[in-house]
Amino acid sequence: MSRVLTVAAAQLGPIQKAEDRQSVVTRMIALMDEAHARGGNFIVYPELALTTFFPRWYHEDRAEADSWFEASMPNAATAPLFDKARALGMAMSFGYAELTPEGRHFNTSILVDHAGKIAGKYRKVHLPGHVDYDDTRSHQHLEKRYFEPGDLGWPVWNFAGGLVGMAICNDRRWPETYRVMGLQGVEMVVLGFNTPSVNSQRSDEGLADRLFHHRLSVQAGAYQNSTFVVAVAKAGTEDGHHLTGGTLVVDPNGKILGELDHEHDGVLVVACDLDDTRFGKETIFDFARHRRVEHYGLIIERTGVGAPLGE
Ligand code: CDV
Repeated sequence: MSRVLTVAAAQLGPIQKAEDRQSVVTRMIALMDEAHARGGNFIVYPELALTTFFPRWYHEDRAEADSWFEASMPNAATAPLFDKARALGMAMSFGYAELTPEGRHFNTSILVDHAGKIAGKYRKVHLPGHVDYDDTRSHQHLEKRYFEPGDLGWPVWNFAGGLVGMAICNDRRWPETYRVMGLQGVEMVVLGFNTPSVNSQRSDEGLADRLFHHRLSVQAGAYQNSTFVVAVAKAGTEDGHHLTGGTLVVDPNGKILGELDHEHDGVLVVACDLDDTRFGKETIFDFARHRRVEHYGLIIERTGVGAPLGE
């Protein structure tokens, strides 16, 4: 028996600072129509899908940045997207900046089921960048200024016929992200990203290196946990700042099943048989048989590098 989840990785091209949510939602709906026409039943959009990648912009007054955040979900701007998903019976995941009723700020992604109900929420754990304006960098990356680290961990949900979990952008570079979900039997990890194509602290690390590290991280996470990974870019030049593309779907062997080779709005549709995760999970990565947790203590005891344990 096969359990096919046909995923549509819906890359967004650039969103300029002046572009409003309504126009972005119109673009997202067009991608959903295309995904549906091509047989997709689960559409995945990027990190902070509704706006430009605003953490590149410094607001001296932190409260000014609240205009980039959503105080409720769905809301007036996103209701048409939810309505469309419900009408098409399409499950979806997208990222947005979340402002809670208590005034907390998170970089968030949600899972929305085929009936338009929010079935899962994830808040980005690994926040890159810095808190204060840094004039030594070629551009700012102020996620640590605008968000607090996620407080929900990495749950995995029974969703759309499989075990599905979420991560967001920088999380994909950390093996812990995938392993925590791997230990819940995850079969598909979905994640969105906004990756500047130049390292702000190292100008010789450009697009080719950025795409290499992106693929390396996602392929390793997929293989080592025998799971599909769907990684969706916001791509192209936003107000003079270039973001990599590289939207891709990776299978449980770590192989790339498909990748978009452009930087505008577009959909990559891939039929994923979730039973393809079984072999790896039952053999080389059968965690119950092979993991040796008695030797993994440092992973949770230490955050940063400490003294070597050998003599
Ligand atoms: N949005 C991100 O988390 N971006 C980071 C960049 C700053 C390295 C990433 O890991 O792609």
